[in-house]
Amino acid sequence: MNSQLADSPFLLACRRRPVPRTPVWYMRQAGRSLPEYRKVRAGTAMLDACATPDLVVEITMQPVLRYGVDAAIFFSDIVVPLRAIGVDLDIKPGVGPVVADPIRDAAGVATLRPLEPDDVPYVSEAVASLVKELDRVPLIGFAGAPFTLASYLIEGGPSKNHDHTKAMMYGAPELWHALMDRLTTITLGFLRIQAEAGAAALQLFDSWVGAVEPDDYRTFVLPYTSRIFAGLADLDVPRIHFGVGTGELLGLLGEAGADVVGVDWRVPLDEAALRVGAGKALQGNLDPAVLLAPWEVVQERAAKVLERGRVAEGHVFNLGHGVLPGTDPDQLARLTEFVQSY
Ligand code: 1CP
Repeated sequence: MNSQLADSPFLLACRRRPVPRTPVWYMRQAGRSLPEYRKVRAGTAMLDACATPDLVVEITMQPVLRYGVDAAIFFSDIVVPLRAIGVDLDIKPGVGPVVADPIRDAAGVATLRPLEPDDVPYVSEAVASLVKELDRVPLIGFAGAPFTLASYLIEGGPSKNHDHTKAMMYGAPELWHALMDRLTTITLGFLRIQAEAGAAALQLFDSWVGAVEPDDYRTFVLPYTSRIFAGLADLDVPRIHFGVGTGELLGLLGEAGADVVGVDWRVPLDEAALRVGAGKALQGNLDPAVLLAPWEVVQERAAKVLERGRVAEGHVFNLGHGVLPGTDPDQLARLTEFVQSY
């Protein structure tokens, strides 16, 4: 890693070192809110776009060029490694991932083999091109966490209550553990491939794990997220752990071993710092819906997040979840400037 990259505000904040200013990036900063994204994506299916390095590079660069954010996030999706090992799934516009044959028995679990670099050559290629093109801006690689991936595989698509997922977790714990074990190996493989190709940080998205209560997290999820973070420790890249609705799980998310814990908008960052405990940086946590309000409101709320974030040992400004598709890009441009000059 070149020294200018190591001194970037984003990597310094992740490492809980002094920063010249608070760094900022946004989950889903590329995507449907950007007209330039809608233009290049027109006529190309989401999973085809993810497998086309030139397109991945262009889309990943779009928010960096438009907003001047302090980190880029690799354009891909959490289901890309599953598709790459042969799971029959698609990303349906306006819906999300849809799995043809939901996994609900041992035979289904047995189809999930480890991910090898040769399964995703387009990922290594796009990451390597991006690292060159980004120059002084760190690239964040990412993967879906086992619980969130399990939910898509078991339910067969997006789910509100994760009924089938919990039915397996509570009713067939051996099957659950076998599934989580295989997904852990796949996730770890996907993250290592991105880091080895040059990603400067890694984020584990456990978007839907907030559906689980703390004792169940400890029994059914923590062994796997811990194994993932431990399995990345030798890489010397900051590890970020994020989920939605995880207010009661923040201590456990920290315990799993990440360097940075992502916080959704429901818990103020000063309170989150207490729950997560010492030795962690925080990332977050402006409610993405605030961006739909007039700029004065955005500014006031963003200042509040920045003030509360001072309590954390390191703070990376972000939204509490992804950019909403209806967000005006000019609001994000003003917000980026506001945070960077605060
Ligand atoms: O055609 C399109 O534009 C489809 C919309 C879309 C996009 C832009 C999907 C389908 N995925 C993505 C890209 C994506 N997905 C990124 C790239 C970074 C960026 O855009 O800046 C990332 C990091 C993800 C990760 C992802 N996919 C998560 C975790 C993050 C989160 O938002 O919680 C999840 C849960 C998914 C599944 C998924 N893929 C797509 C959708 C619409 C969904 C969510 C569906 C649901 O509500 O369950």
